[in-house]
Amino acid sequence: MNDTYKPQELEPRWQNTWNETALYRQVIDENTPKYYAMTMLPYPSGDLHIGHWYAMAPSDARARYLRMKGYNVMFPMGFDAFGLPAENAAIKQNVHPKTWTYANIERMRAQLRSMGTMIDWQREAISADPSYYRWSQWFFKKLMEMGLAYRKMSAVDFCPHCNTTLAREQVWGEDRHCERCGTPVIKKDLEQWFFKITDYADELLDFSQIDWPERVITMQTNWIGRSTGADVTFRSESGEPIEIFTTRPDTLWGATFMVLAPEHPLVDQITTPEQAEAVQAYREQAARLSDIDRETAEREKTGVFTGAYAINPVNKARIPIWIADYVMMGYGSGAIMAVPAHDERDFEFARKYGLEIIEVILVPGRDVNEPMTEATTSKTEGVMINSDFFNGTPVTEGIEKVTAWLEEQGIGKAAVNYRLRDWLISRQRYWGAPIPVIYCPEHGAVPVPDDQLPVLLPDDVEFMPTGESPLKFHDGFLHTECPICGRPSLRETDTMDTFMCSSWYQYRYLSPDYDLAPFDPKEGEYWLPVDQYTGGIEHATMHLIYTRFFTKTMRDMGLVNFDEPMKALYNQGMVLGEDGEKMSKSRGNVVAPDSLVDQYGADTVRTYLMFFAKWDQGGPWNYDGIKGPQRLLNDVWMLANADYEPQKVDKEADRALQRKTHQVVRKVGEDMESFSFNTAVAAIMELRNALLAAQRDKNVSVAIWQEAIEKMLLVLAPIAPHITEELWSRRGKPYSIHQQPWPTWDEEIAREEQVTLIVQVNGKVRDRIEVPADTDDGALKEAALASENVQRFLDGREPRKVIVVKGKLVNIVI
Ligand code: ANZ
Repeated sequence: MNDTYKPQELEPRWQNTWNETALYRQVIDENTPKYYAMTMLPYPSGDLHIGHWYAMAPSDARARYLRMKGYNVMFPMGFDAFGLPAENAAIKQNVHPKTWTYANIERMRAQLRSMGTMIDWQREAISADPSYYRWSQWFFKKLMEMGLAYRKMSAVDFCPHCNTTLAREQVWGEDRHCERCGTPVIKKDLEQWFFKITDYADELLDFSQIDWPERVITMQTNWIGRSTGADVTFRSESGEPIEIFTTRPDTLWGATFMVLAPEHPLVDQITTPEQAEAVQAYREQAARLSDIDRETAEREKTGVFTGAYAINPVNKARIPIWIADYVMMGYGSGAIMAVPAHDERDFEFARKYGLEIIEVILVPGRDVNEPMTEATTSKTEGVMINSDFFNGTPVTEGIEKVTAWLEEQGIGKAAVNYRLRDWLISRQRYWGAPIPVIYCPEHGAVPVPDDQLPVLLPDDVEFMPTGESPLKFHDGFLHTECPICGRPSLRETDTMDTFMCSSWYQYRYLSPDYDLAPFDPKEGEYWLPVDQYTGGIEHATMHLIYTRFFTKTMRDMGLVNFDEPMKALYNQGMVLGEDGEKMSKSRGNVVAPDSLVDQYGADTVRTYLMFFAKWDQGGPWNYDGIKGPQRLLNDVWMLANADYEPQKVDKEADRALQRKTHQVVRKVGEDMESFSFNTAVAAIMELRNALLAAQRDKNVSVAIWQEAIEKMLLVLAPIAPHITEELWSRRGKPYSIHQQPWPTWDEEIAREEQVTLIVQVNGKVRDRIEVPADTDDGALKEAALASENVQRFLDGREPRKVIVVKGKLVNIVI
């Protein structure tokens, strides 16, 4: 049988066989250790792009490898199916979000099959299925019961011209104008639902139980942003208390003015009539900016004097009170004491508006008689000055000492603050899970009883681009009765943030049809938690913090008995266009996997994706580069189909091929463990080369040849599952190659043969060193020069000449 390799024929054939024989059905087996491998699920945008392939093919290969290593591996897939693009398609193309979404899912599922993955499709979970979002709603209710879901007024973007709220994506440009009419948007308060993720802030900062990339841990740590310091009470001249949070209580004597956030509730009370107009104008201008803009350090600081003064509680200094948009209402108390000498933003502000600067920390090398050109911000060097009886205290002790003193005086106390905000989950959108709440005039916000879940999303809604949830205009949905008293009541018409749906999908995979709980506890007992999660770095904060939060609440609900959802995490890089830029339609550098599969077959595309770059780095696509993996698979095809007959068996050649085989088995195994797919493919290429040489020289025995071929197929199986299955079966081996144990290798056989290297100095033997037989000249020279005896003769001099006789001798001429 020496026909040509036709992936287009054999790949779908094997996919069908795998399907018919339920090869990838993953069921509990108490006698086998489990391994839960999970790859981030896609959003059903329409087409599986090369980035999806890059995320999934290598993680599939690794799951297959672990299966061969004897684990009972679960490798599921699903769709994060709610969200904005579906609704925008509805508005623009007049197609129902549901139709659009499910058509895309169908298409992408077929594309995923064409990749030849070991996904168990019976475990598929789709977040837009009522059987799924029923449990998203159930979780919402649980969080409500636990006091972890609450409602409060919160700002949304609002277009005063269109008279509607806008989603974040509908606000454009630096002036933040409405996408449709160009009017600058304003902030408007709406009642919205929040999850109290801040209750878990400290626990979320503890990464001790997980093996996650440092980079993700740093990003999460910064996102949560824990700061320690003190809350201190200042008072306005008229006696109103003004709370501030500071990380530097040791600089209190240098506070020369105060700044309130423009939205601070005290602003109206304290502003003097003369300043009222300027203050009002400034507040309106600030309301148009996003928080991100306001916090940007580079933006020039602006502000307005309120006309009022405060008293600094430590030295009774009378200091002006300003408002400025660099102070955020949502952090600390929304008010600060400004210490221009030691805070960069305050320094810039003081310089711009001519406010006083008093230095209270003297850093080494500074002359207090020189004017300051920038704030000195060190927390590790310097001593306190101009601070009464604290003068001379080193900064390293100042914070603690001043805080203790503040507590004694009753002016302040130690405090912790977080950047992390509670999670706003209300969306004024249709295509999401309805928030399961009914508003009764008598009983307020009442959760929908369990037996009425799911609150179904009606199909017959109008998609008007109003910015408000279309559900608000659906009378049948909107009007209902109070579950407690039966009075006419209104349903909540907002839907949930889709990050809510994706926070717990790893649990739904366990039993997507289970209808007694979010997941079947029997399945959970065996499979949980996820052993290995893989996905892009773009989810480092939101999704990966939300799912950790969710698991901690599920633990507190008694649903799981662990603290972290995913024990290990690995981030793959990105495939770029051939021009090295991010792929985009407008650049015309998009690589479409479907046509590649038509041309080369899925196995070649998979192999190339694993070969062209280190997985965590990624890099530019290269149409020429794919020829290497294509040649590899063609060679493997030819070698495995060849009738091999030796002419004259050479013992050395036999040993060499066997050694290579065992080395490659070892290497590919190690590389699979460590996600080093590119070096794994390279190792298989080396084995292919050795086989090509043996075929040409016909100098190895049949047994060694067979072992090399079979082990090559086995180690290639996770990477290129179809061709290896075909060749395995053609050799009359039992179905399936993917159920075979990972091949063994022998340390002894894999060891490079050692030879004794003779080291001479000026022609006299001075040392003997054991080295592997295949050590190259450069390495032999290095080994010789490193010899202690040689070093003694050299005595720090450079050798004049080094002569290497391969595998035998090195002569150093001095
Ligand atoms: C006085 C001071 C002196 C400060 C000094 C710093 C250095 P992190 O580390 O991010 O927690 N701050 C407090 N609340 C704020 C708000 N709502 N908007 C903007 N800035 C606010 O930063 C805490 C510091 O940021 C606080 O410490 C306060 O300025 C400012 F030499 O107080 B500091």
